[in-house]
Amino acid sequence: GQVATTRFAALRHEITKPTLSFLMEAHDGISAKIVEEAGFRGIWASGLTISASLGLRDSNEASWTQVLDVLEYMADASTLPILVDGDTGHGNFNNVRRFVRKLCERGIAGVCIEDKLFPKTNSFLGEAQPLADIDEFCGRIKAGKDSQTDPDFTLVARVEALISGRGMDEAITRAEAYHRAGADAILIHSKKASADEIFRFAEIWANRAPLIIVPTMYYATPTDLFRQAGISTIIWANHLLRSSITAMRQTAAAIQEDESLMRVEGSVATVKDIFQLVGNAELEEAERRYLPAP
Ligand code: SPV
Ligand code: MG
Repeated sequence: GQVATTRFAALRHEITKPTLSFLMEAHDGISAKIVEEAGFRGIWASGLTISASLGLRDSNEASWTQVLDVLEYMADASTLPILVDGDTGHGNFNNVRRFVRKLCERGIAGVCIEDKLFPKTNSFLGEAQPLADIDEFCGRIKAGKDSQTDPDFTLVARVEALISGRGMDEAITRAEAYHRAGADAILIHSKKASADEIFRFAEIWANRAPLIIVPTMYYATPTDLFRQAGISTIIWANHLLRSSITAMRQTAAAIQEDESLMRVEGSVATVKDIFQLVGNAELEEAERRYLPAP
């Protein structure tokens, strides 16, 4: 296969190659390391989980520069390409331009922007969320593409028409407009328990541009069916945060109840494991090189 020379090229390769790719959610430096350790080829920097890990709601309560700070830790912690959930782009075309420039500076390989309005609401909350005007959103896409400082930066346009109950025709019309405006890929989102509308969309779309999906709600659909439907990339959107919440709750409850560490010690990661994950061996080696001998 082709060897990607930058993280920008690596993400572009994952999204454009003919076989199915996977992006795994991370929300901070250590989760980014764990995604890489598990063997994934790319990271989804989820808006939901970055917000939640900061104790905030997925409603643009974290500012875009606060998100950028988290991304910087994630990019430093891992060599993988990162596709960041850019929500609505944090405003109009002008906010998208500045966000994309800053992402490129920090080596963030791509951004996904959704056709809603700032401040956004998570797709799984409420019904009939207002959508952006199509031409206005195309302006955001064009401005983003015109501002990338690396030729391989990826801009994904996310279609929320199915989520907001506007139907298949509206979803296709929007995806086509965003594709024409220069989006590198389309993310079609659905909150149904069945993937039927995703398969229908994929059939009509017929690979005009790479298609990305987020099967959080239709999780029971076998992955091979997505492969057969010609999906480009699957995003596992929030499962590291969700698993850590479960684990942290169990540990906190046990310690609180027992007033002892005995029950949890055998099941939590060791302190040595933490040292390994954050690379203490490298620091020891550097100390031998740079510190005067004792
Ligand atoms: C996210 O992970 O923040 C997403 C996916 O945007 S969803 O929560 O399904 O909207
Ligand atoms: Mg999001």
